[in-house]
Formats: sequence, C-alpha cells, structure tokens
Amino acid sequence: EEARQELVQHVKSHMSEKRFKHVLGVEKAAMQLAKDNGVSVEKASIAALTHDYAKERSQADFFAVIDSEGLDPDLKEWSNAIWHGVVGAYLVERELGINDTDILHAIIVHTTGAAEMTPLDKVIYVADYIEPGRDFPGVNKARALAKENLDAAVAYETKQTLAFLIEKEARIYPKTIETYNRWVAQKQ
Ligand code: DGI
Ligand code: FE
Ligand code: FE
Ligand code: FE
Repeated sequence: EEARQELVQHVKSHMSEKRFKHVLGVEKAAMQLAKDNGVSVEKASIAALTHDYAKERSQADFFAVIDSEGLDPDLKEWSNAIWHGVVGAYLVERELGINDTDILHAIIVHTTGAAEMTPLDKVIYVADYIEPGRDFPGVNKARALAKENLDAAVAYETKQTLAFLIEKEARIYPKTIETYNRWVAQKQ
C-alpha cells in the first residue's frame, strides 16, 4: 500500500541498512503474531516499522524531547537503550505524524515491557525479540513459545533479558523489574 511505502522510505532514511533490515523483520514477525492473536495487523505493521525509528538519534535530541514534553527528568540518567523507545515515541509522533495512542504506547514499552501490556504491546515486544534476523541462544525457544502462547513468550523474553543484563552488570530500568514481577515472578 502507498502509505506503507512512504513510511518505509522515511524510516529507512533514518537508520543503517542493518537496522532497517531488522525493522522489516520485526514487521514480518509482528504481522504474523497480530494475525494469530486477533490484533490489528495494520497497527502491528506501523508500530513495527517505527519502533526503532529514534535508535540512531543523539543524546541532545532525546534531552530536548524530555524537556519539551515534560518527561521525568530522571530519564536523563539512562541511555539510548531506554530513550529510543520511551522518548523516541514522541519523535515518531512529531516527525512521522503517527498519533495512534495504541501504536505510540507499543513503541514506548517495546524495550522494557510493562506491568500493563495490551495485546499490541506484547506483539511488538515479542516480534522485536524473535524476528527472522535474530540469532542468539534461546531465540528458537522464544519463537516456538510465541507460536503457541504470546504471554509465555513475553515471560520467557523478560526473564532472558533480565538475566542477560544482570550477567553484564547493567543497570536495570525500574520498569524492566515491574515487567519481570508481573509476567515472570511467582508469589512465594
Ligand atoms: O532496539 P533493539 O536492539 O532492536 O531491541 P530493544 O529495544 O529491545 O533493546 C535494546 C537494548 O536494551 C537491549 O540490548 C537490552 C537493553 N535493555 C532492555 N532493558 C534494559 C536494557 N538495558 C538496560 N541498561 N536496562 C534495562 O532495564
Ligand atoms: Fe525524517
Ligand atoms: Fe528497540
Ligand atoms: Fe528493535
């Protein structure tokens, strides 16, 4: 479709060839997961195409958005890994003219997940992890889980990501822990 082609070209112009390939892979995975889970395939396509739109932007660009949108100043203590979704969604809205709050929310939570996730949020969160270009230990297990149960895939991805971050002694964004507590941890 014409609108999609225009969006694809705009997104492509803002990133490396490698990242653009990843974005197209996420779109493919997201459209399938959307279809399987009764989620809007069109929203899944748009959210997937734009989820990493801001990944190659400068710290100054993110700080300007944090200030102008009145976002939590503590965000400045984090890094691109957190900013490109949480803050990047505002750049998607401004620069790509995407106003759909379901899509923008899926972009905001695509890296960390959230305690409250809509089916579209889950589709993008999981598609980002299992897209065809991903190759890491556990990706095939994640793909198999995603085929049978989206929530199980959310839980697996969350646990693996947290374990990976802890292994390299990275700082854990509080929302990542909230995601773990909601989707992985058992009350005991
Ligand atoms: O943008 P992508 O590489 O496609 O994927 P992503 O947005 O899911 O993740 C980007 C990176 O963010 C990935 O290496 C894991 C990392 N990340 C996720 N949660 C946290 C985090 N990094 C830190 N420091 N803290 C987190 O809580
Ligand atoms: Fe642009
Ligand atoms: Fe991302
Ligand atoms: Fe991504």
